[in-house]
Amino acid sequence: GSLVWDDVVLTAAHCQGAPFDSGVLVGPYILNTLSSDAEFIDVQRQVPHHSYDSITEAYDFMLVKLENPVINPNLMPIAVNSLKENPMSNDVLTVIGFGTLLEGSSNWSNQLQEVNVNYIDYETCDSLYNGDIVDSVMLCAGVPGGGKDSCQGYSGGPIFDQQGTQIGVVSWGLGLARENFPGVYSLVSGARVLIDATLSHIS
Ligand code: 4AZ
Repeated sequence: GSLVWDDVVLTAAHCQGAPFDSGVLVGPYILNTLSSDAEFIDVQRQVPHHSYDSITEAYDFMLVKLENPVINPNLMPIAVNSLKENPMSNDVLTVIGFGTLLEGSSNWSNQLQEVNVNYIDYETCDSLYNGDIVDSVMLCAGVPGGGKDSCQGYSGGPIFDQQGTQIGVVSWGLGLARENFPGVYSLVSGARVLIDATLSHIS
């Protein structure tokens, strides 16, 4: 997930449950490691988007309310896209996360990974995925020929533009880094009103 308020994390609804039961480690660069610049905070509650559909994965968003706000001033919330406009085709987006580095691998990287991928317009992506891309709530990103992608374990994490504004949440994809099967992300602008309303209610 990504910190979007001093006591709220934005993640994916499909991550709901056990991963958040014990709490959230904010700011680590090494998986499960409480370094001096990271904080461990208990979770108060998980609020999945009320329109989340586990069949289509539409509205794959969840807000996680922390028991306490982050204290370390270096742990600043990410800006979340507040515009209706989406990226332009081929715009460079950056996705980060912890997880595997190859499809089918069970080796998890303990080091935070980062990769640049290109925004793919809705029509192109929807035809690659045979109509499974839900317009206005999903976005796709990948590179020609495949080889760069968010991987298993990255779910719920942020994809952001070159200004550092979060555009999407890691959601799903067919395989990992396959040619013509880009990563699919929940499109933050498609849920911005509810995210704002929920934020003002719980934060
Ligand atoms: C996953 O299983 C996962 N490339 C994350 C990202 C993508 C697919 C699966 C998209 O966490």
